[in-house]
This record gives sequence, structure tokens and C-alpha cells, in this order.
Amino acid sequence: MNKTAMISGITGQDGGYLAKFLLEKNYKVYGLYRRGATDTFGKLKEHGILEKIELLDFELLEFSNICRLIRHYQPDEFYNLAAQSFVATSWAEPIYTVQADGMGVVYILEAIREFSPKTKFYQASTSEMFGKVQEIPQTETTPFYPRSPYGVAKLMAHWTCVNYRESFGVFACSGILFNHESPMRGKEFVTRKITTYFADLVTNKTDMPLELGNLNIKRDWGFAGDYVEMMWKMLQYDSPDTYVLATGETHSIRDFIEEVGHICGYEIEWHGKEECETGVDKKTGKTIIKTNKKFYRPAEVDILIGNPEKARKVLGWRQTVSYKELCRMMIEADIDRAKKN
Ligand code: NAP
Ligand code: G4F
Repeated sequence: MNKTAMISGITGQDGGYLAKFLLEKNYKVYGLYRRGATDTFGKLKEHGILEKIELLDFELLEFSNICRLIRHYQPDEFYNLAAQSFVATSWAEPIYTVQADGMGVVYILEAIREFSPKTKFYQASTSEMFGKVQEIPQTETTPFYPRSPYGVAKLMAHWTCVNYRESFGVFACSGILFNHESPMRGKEFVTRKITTYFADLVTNKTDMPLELGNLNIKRDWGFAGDYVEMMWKMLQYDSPDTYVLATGETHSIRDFIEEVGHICGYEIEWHGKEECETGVDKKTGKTIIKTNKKFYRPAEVDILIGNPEKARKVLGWRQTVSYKELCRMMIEADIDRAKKN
């Protein structure tokens, strides 16, 4: 009998990579999605797996819907990747974000506890929970200090997961994942915002500068494809636990721009400071990057860098795509797309 897995957030970046991975392992995959007025299956089509997934209606805020799904299908594994995942939006929509990213997880765990206690559960926790970091690098024991409604909601979900593990014996794992990117990353996130811009620039689709927020922020960026395999590994291990997944390297936004720019043949010279900074193409003297206060956040997470030692030892975690390879993979994919459209 094939194992069954439910993936919430199937239309997102990680949903597509995880579904592809599980299908290759002969899982029966139920893709949980919320109805939209426009087509949200673009990533699954690009992966070439849309037809192989059984799609089911799902909404994080609808407890009755979650109960029915879990009671009826009783999946072997449930991967909760659904969330309002854009940190900046969480200040504009704090109540919705806390309900979806926090309470939504309580709903799923309650449904599992009540109707399918054998279902193993993966929660997409995040390095945003470390926020104003209390330790460098961050590990599973670093104290949390979230800086956004998103981080606060995810922290509630994380502790709920730990609590259902300890109180009710639910096989609930929490993966504290640091930023992971790919050509399937949403275009509002900073890496993809930068690669789509440079792709438009080199294919002459724009001659305007790219406007960004704080360029000094540092992130630990890995490749999404590497991280989804570890989600699965967590659920195959003898007992449920919490793991940090990260590369152990950190780079600034400015560094990411320079790397992608370099691949595209631009050498960038920086002028001014902070909210008045510009990046100028050395060859032409043209301004291609501008900072704009609009993209600054009310409270920042200045630096993230994880120590994935526990995952390395227990799960065999290893990174297959380096930072530079990731930059190249993302810009090449966006240039290809820009040429096609
Ligand atoms: P993503 O691309 O933004 O995907 C989020 C998914 O959640 C989408 O499928 C979205 O559906 C769905 N969703 C949002 N609100 C929902 C709701 N109310 N009900 C049902 N579905 C809803 O995110 P991702 O990068 O794949 O990340 C996957 C998960 O990992 C998220 O929980 C994120 O918070 C977490 N995480 C991500 C990273 C990272 O660096 N990528 C790091 C740590 C943790 P629509 O397509 O309909 O919007
Ligand atoms: O790419 P970002 O929007 O990702 P952020 O906020 O780190 O969140 C992502 O990673 C988390 C894991 O740590 C996930 F939990 C979360 O779901 C999401 O996947 O922003 C990265 C940094 C921020 O500090 C932001 O202030 O880039 C800075 N930034 C500077 N200018 C910008 C911009 N971010 C965006 N999105 N757009 C800008 O113009």
C-alpha cells in the first residue's frame, strides 16, 4: 500500500518541491489548496506534477473543513506548509496572520488528536522566531525573540506542536527552517524580487531602478529543494523532535544584489547611505538600485545564521546547492522566463 501524505500550502514554493519529492517516493499525495479567483497552480504545472496530485479544498481558518479532511482521509503524514508567509504583510494583517499561522495549527492538531492520532505531523516553523537574535549562530536551544506578528504567530504554532507531542503523544515535528529560496520563490520575497528585476534588465524589459528596503540585513539562504527532503526525514525518524535547518552561512541583501548583478555583467558602485542609497552600474553610470523607506520594516530581524549540527547528526542533513549556485540558478531561470514571455 502506498503511504499517504497531505500537504497544505501545495501551491506555494515548498509545497511543489515537497510534492515532487514524495511522488518520487511513490506516496499518494493530497494537495490542500484554497480556491482563488485566479489560477494558483502555476508552480505545480512548472514542476510537471499537477495531474499527479489529488487536490482538496482547504482553509486554515475553517475548523470544520480540517476535521472532515482528516477524519475522512486519515493520512499517514500531514505537512503543514500553509501560512500567511510574507513577514511584511503581517504588520498590515496581524489578526488574520495570527489566526491563520497560529490558530490554524491548533485546528489541525486538534483534528489529528481527535480523528487520526496515528497521523504524523510536520509544522513549518521558522528562523523568524529568533528575531532579535539572542545568540549567534542560532540552534534549537537559542531563546526566541520574534519581531513581527508573523514571528509571534509561528512561535505559538511551534509551542503548540511541542505541547501536543508532550501532552497527547502526537508525532509532531517542528522544523525551524532558515530562509530557503529557489526559482519558484514568490516574487515579493527579496531574492526573487532581485532576480526578476535583473532578468528584466538584461532582456531590456525595464530601464527603471529597482526599489528596495534595508540592504544591510543578513540572511542564511539555502535551496528549497534541499529543505523539503529533511521535512520528510523528520517524520521517518524514531521519535518526533524539533530541528534547525540552515546552511551556517549568512549574506547581506547588498551581497546578493552584487552576486546576481555580477552574473548578469554588472559591477555595482554604491553611493549614499541607508534610506538614500543608490547602486550605480559602473560601466554606464546608470542607477539600477534605489532604497525606498516604503520597504523598511517596523522592526527588523538584522541577522540570521543557523547551526544545523543536530539535523546533520540525526537526519544526515547536507546542503547540495551553495549560495553562489543558488544565485545563479535563480537568475538563469528568470532570464529564461523573461526571454519566453
Ligand atoms: P509560500 O510560497 O508563501 O506558500 C504559502 C502557501 O500557504 C500557499 O500555498 C498559500 O496558498 C497557502 N495559504 C496561505 N494562507 C492560507 C490559508 N488561510 N488557508 C490555506 N492555505 C493558505 O510559502 P513557502 O515559502 O512555500 O513556505 C512554506 C511554509 O514554510 C510557510 O508556512 C512558511 O511560513 C514557512 N517557512 C518558509 C521559509 C522560507 O524561507 N521559504 C522559511 C521558514 C518557514 P495561496 O497560493 O492560495 O496563497
Ligand atoms: O525575502 P524576505 O521578505 O524574507 P523574510 O522576511 O526573511 O521571511 C522569509 O524567511 C522566513 C525565514 O526566516 C520565513 F519564515 C518567511 O515565511 C519568509 O519566507 O526579506 C528578507 C530581508 C528582510 O529583512 C527585509 O527587510 O530582506 C529585507 N528587504 C530589503 N528590501 C526586503 C526588501 N524584503 C523584501 N521582501 N522586499 C524588499 O524590497
